[in-house]
Amino acid sequence: MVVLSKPTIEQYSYIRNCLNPTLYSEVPLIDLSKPDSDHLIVKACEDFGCFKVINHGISMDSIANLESKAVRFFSLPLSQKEKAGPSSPLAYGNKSIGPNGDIGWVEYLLFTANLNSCSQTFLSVFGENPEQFRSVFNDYISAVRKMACKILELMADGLKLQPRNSFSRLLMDEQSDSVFRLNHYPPCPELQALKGANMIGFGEHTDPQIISVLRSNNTSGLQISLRDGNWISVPPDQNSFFINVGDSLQVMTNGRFQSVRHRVLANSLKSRVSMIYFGGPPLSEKIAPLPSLVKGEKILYKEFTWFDYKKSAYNLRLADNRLENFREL
Ligand code: GA4
Repeated sequence: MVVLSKPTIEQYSYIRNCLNPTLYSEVPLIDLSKPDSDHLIVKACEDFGCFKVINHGISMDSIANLESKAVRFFSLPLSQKEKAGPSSPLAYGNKSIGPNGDIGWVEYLLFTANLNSCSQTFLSVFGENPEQFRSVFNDYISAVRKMACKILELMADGLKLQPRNSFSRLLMDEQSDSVFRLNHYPPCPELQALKGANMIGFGEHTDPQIISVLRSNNTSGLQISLRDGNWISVPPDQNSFFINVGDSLQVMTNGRFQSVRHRVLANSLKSRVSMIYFGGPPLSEKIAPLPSLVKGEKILYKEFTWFDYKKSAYNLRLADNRLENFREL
């Protein structure tokens, strides 16, 4: 574990050679109410490792309620935010990401996405009305998990995978190790002086879990890496959710789907708030390529438990390829 002194602005990473943001190719947009969405999801996961969804069934109220609680929390004095504590089931973090020295222009709250475990912690953080926060939180998490499961079932249909809950059952399991994250990227006015430079809010990485569901306010910043290695900006979109393939889904599909490398750049003028649900399996779950998706091809990954993966991941840096340790040689 690396112990850091408070970072100065010079220590953050800058990026100078971003593609012109007008040159982005579109991330696939999938209408979940359409009958061909199962095939489109599979195609998007093969080509991009991510896509956006509309007609997702999550009420704008549920999104706005949680987002306004997040904005309120992040506007509290630092000393109060720090009371949220440094570790599970709820952690407040500021600039430091993970245990190995990664830093970004971001503050965040990390929760276990377990609907029952958080009441005590909510009490300490959201002082005046913890019950109200808890109900807004539970509403949002249940709705997002339901949508994630629907997407995973459509994915199974598109892959002709039986049973169709082969992926979604892992999120529905009572022991599912899912995580929820609220990120706040404060504006960074110093950037204006550094002409053309962008500062890293959250460094490049792939998500470890099965699927991630991201919602952000109307501020740009998210970028994804295309298969050719070029980075493109994903414009903010108030009507859709952004869905990522995680490392575990890459393994279960034997590399047919690939987890998408993404990062967030800080904005010089506007705050960005994002809310991300990371749908993960139970810690004891064995993750391996599903036999019906291997079909005579070379098996690319060794079997491991989600616990093994996490143990290894927490010894690595954010940008590292966490699946390298589990590749079949
Ligand atoms: C990346 C995706 C999620 O935000 C997260 C992150 C986690 C953390 O912030 O504690 C990790 C990172 C993420 C992957 C490697 C390890 C763990 C920081 C880090 C350096 C909550 C997750 O599940 O994995």
